[in-house]
Amino acid sequence: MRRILVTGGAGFIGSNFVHHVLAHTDDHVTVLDKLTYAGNLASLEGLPVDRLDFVHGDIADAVLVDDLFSRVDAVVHYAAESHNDNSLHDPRPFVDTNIVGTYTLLEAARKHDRRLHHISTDEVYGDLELDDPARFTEQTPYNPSSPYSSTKAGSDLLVRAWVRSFGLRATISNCSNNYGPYQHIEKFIPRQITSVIRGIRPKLYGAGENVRDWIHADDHSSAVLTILDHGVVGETYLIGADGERSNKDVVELILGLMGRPADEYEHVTDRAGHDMRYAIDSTKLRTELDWAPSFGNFEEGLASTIAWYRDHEAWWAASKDGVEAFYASKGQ
Ligand code: NAD
Ligand code: TDX
Repeated sequence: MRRILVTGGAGFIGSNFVHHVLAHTDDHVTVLDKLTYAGNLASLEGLPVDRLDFVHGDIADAVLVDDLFSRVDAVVHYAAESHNDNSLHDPRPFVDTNIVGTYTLLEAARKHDRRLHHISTDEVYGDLELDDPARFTEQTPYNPSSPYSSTKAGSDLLVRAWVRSFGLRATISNCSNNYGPYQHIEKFIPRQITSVIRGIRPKLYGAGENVRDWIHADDHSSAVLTILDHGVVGETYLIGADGERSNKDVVELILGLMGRPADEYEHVTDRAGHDMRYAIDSTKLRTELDWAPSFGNFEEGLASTIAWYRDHEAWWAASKDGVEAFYASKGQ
């Protein structure tokens, strides 16, 4: 039985990965999570207790991390401060967790010679114009825009340096925008779904023309497991599911699926430095590691995500007023 340490496993994508691993392998999982505002133990409820341990702690705690690394075979590193809007408000936790935290994990992986997979984002590549036929590839130069994406870029570069300088057995993946169950309602899709449930109009930043390349979190998880099992050490893999949509299209789709008029939304103050378009070319992962997404249809994936938020109001209800008050204070 392989023992995997999953950092950030009480967050959105990390918890989806824990569910995925426990359903599809015999592996044992230890979750290390600080339970910031974004972590939620309820996201791990119902999983087999004999194959899952939870450790409450900080990835920047070198003593704790050293002990945990001595007891596992592999590490999948999701823990991060993940929200662009928060990084514009207070960048400091992004530096502490995304950079110093990742450094702390790399030093422990080096000491204990552990296989490590680092989770990153397509935002490290900056953005594309709407009319540019290009998509990001593993060769695209780094050009991050926000405090969030610059700290993720910094963490990627640390991983690359530890591979080259110390022979660390690490891989990196850069994924596009995820949607699905357990996503914090500060993020675009669950914010709008929970607003419609509460009778609040969805809020589009600026004109709403910005394009994101959507992938279901379960497809992200299957890709990460594929890379952990078959990826070549030192390599970077881009993960995406050809899901480009403008924000305006997504809001109109949500309203339609929830039985509301398609124009029942508001335009609000745009995000500072707002990236225009992200688009992933995942050819390398598909051809070299034979991975393919299962959620081929975005409308169906969105409909099941809407159903999940309707059915799990207890999971998100307590945070809704605070999230909306934070946005309202910024005119968003
Ligand atoms: P999230 O904010 O939902 O979850 C982050 C988790 O990390 C939370 O459980 C939080 O408590 C934990 N955490 C934060 N700081 C910590 C620390 N110092 N020590 C231990 N735990 C800590 O984020 P997410 O959307 O699930 O993103 C997970 C990872 O995937 C991040 O690395 C992010 O950059 C990356 N990513 C996200 C997306 C996306 O669309 N959300 C896309 C590509 C990549
Ligand atoms: O209310 C909103 N209205 C709106 O128009 C919110 C919250 C967002 N938006 C826009 C901003 C973006 O163009 O929707 C788009 C998506 O916004 P977010 O959900 O904040 O995601 P994004 O900034 O694209 O970053 C996400 O994908 C890459 C994740 O939060 C990152 O962690 C990941 O790295």
